[in-house]
Amino acid sequence: MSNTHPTLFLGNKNYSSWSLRPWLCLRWAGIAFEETVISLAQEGYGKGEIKDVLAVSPNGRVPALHVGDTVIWDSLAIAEWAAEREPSLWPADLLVRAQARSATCEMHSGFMDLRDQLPMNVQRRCNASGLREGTQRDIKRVLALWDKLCEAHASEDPWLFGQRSIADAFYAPVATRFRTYGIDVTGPGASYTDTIFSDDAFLEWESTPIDERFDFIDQAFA
Ligand SMILES: N[C@@H](CCC(=O)N[C@@H](CS)C(=O)NCC(=O)O)C(=O)O
Repeated sequence: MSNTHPTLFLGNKNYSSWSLRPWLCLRWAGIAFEETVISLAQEGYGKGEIKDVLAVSPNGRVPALHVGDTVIWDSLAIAEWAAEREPSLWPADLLVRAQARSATCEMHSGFMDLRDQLPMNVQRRCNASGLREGTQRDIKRVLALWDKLCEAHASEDPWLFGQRSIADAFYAPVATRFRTYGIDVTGPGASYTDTIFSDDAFLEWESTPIDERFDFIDQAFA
């Protein structure tokens, strides 16, 4: 292994949605990188105070990418770094690119109820009931966004903006959440999730054995 490659520090692959996003972007961009998974089941979790994480990331959160001596933290900043090296990670058209950024930012800064009540748990399958009003609202909004974008780009490749982009990496963990918790996805959204689930890079991530169980996540809706 070469030491000249960047290193991506990640959380546990079954659970860390923010880690999955830039990992997909780096794979899709064809950028060589090393990866190191840090257990998030440690003292300080939820407060940005896990010692092993603080040793590699200034805000105590993963993902963080080390490029030489430089640390890039936050999933979107890593994705943007990758796009500067491989511009095809964003749509070529200026206005489509602006829309792709809007969809990505909406995910990065929103959907708090969905994120809180339906945590990523890639390999689990169950049926969630008693979803909060805010979670239902978030699900509805995601599905409407997927349908509208897939319809608008129906004559192109089957991703949100035609060609695969950072926006797809940001919604991939949401697709796994819907699958995990038995959320009904129909219409264009259903074939969109199939596109994600058959992506080579996604399949590589998904096939990683669960390294550690997080009971508090596994027991949601049990
Ligand atoms: N906005 C950040 C969120 C990063 C984040 O919250 N990461 C979680 C893992 S998915 C984490 O490191 N949690 C550790 C903690 O909260 O102490 C990003 O986009 O990278």
